[in-house]
Amino acid sequence: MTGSFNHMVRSLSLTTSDKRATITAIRGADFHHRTGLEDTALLDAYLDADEDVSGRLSFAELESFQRRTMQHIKFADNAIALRPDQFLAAGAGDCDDYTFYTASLLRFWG
Ligand SMILES: [Ca+2]
Repeated sequence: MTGSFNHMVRSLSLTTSDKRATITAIRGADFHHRTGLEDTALLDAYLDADEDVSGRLSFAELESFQRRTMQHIKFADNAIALRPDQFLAAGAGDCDDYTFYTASLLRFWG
């Protein structure tokens, strides 16, 4: 017998053996409800931050997320604060954009 089991989220009428799908359904729905954002690339970036797929974000995972962000997104001054999805799509931004992107990550993970 394998160690797989089903995850059930009654409020979303979801039953799956895929833990990431369960996390996506729960966190994605809550994040969309709170922010209005429903961008697939953004949700994937935030889901990938949970490197051990524990369903929680550790400080080490947050640090790793920040390191990857600094490696993949270029610094560029701009006059406005970009929404996290805009920042990710642009691949560039300044301090307030990094801040909103990270604050949004923390909102995603509760
Ligand atoms: Ca984790």
